[in-house]
Amino acid sequence: MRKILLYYPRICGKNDTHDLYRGLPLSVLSLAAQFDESVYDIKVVDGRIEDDPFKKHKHWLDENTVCIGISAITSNQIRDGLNFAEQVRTLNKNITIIWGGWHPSLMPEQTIAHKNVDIVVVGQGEESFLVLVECLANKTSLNNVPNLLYKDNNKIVKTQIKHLSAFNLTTPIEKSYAYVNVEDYIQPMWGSKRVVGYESSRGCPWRCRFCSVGSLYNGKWNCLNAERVVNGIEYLYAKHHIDAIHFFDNNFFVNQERVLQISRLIKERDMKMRWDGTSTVDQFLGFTDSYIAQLKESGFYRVIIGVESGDEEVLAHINKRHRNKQVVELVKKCSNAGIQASLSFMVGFPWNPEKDFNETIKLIEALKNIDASIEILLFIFSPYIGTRLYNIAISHGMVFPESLEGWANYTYDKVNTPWISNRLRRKINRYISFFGTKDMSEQALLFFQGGNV
Ligand code: B12
Ligand code: SF4
Repeated sequence: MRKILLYYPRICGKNDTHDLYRGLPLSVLSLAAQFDESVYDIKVVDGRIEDDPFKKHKHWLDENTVCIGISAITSNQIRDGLNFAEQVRTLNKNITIIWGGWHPSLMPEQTIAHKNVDIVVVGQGEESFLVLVECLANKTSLNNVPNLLYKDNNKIVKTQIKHLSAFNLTTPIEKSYAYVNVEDYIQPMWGSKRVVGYESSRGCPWRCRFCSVGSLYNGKWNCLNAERVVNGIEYLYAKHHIDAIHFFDNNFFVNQERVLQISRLIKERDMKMRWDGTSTVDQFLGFTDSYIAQLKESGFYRVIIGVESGDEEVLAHINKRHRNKQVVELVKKCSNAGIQASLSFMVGFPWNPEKDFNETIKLIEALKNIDASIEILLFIFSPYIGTRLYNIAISHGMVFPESLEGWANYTYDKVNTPWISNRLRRKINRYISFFGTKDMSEQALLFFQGGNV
């Protein structure tokens, strides 16, 4: 039988011995689900769960192994992924090592340059990875497989990049839950006891200039239909008794009708659980009270929204389509509807950081005066790769790593943006440590840092 090993690296730093926040490793599970299990023997290895994963699984790698796949977001996952790849290479230099996920997708040229990366898959992986593995197994050309960078006699070949293909045509992820112990990934969070994350759509139609989603998916959005989403949730509800779903979508509420259908089906199937999802200020303001009430009946309890700044000049620079007045309306709307608003902000943008800090704090305080129970997440702005702001940051003197190893040691939460004076940084940090942690529950904070919840 043909073998594939999929590795999901650790998310925490190398000195962090904590147990990790352990959401299901959706990236590799969604790939695994695409294969016919009578032809492929697939092993999903989660570096967050096993102490020495390579030692444990190396015996399984043999001449039938078609490839290993490694998934990574920027930072620690790269380091652990590189470590795993190095051990595989040392064991057997003929095993093809494929990288995918957000970091390789946003920095494909730098990633493929690494000696322990043979192929990079850019963006959505289900379709490309399946075809790629078949080509590797049959030793046929990779030229017609979309979304790849690969090495061919020391030359880098790039195939056609397709930004987003129909998500609904992929095989449901439920099929691959058998590769892991789902129970390891169900956790108490945000007041619920048994929560799991679920991805029901991909991409986003908007193009905020600090966000990687627009660059990777080119402003496209695609979704699973309501029936399929609810089938997926029902499986987890019936088999694993979950009591809440956290939608990991970049922008869950793009299609109002789809969300309404999801909520109707949850109710019809009598699933007693809570759910939350992401939206934007203007999208959510467009929802009528009766629409929100219908969602609420099915367990909708929280909306997560990136407000980002209270400085309207910054909002225009970063291409956010709302203004402060609308944020005030949004908080009133959520408050009246009994929906928890979870609002995230960034301070310290490159244009006039002192001003954006002051205006953002002013807005947060005004919102708190309307409803003290809103959740505020406050971060120092950190330029993400592949975005417009990344290039602007470079023009303001910011220096970034130039290799895959460099990115392995880079953390988005400890960034030294040169346009923020030490005095302002101290002020922001004081505010974040006082206000940020007071308002961001400890669980939420650890969740964002990939820590133990
Ligand atoms: C869950 C999640 C987390 C979890 C777990 C992270 C993880 N590695 O999965 C936690 C909460 C820990 C987390 C933390 C952070 N996260 Co996060 N997170 C997400 C989120 C919401 C969902 C990820 C997911 O499961 N998606 C579903 C799967 C199916 O999609 P996928 O991962 O993209 O996988 C597909 C493709 O990428 C590809 N693929 C993936 N891996 C592989 C491997 C191979 C071999 C192949 C062929 C293909 C392939 O195929 C898959 C199927 O199509 C995403 C946003 C999103 N919707 O994706 C942000 C996201 C990944 N996070 C992001 C960021 C910035 C962070 C933080 C820095 C946030 C912060 N301010 O602290 C921290 C960093 C933590 C750390 N210490 O390193 C960014 C990534 C940017 C980047 N350059 O990497 C994203 C995209 C959010 C955003 N819009 O900017 N995050
Ligand atoms: S920040 Fe949100 S709304 Fe803006 S592009 Fe990214 S996902 Fe879309």
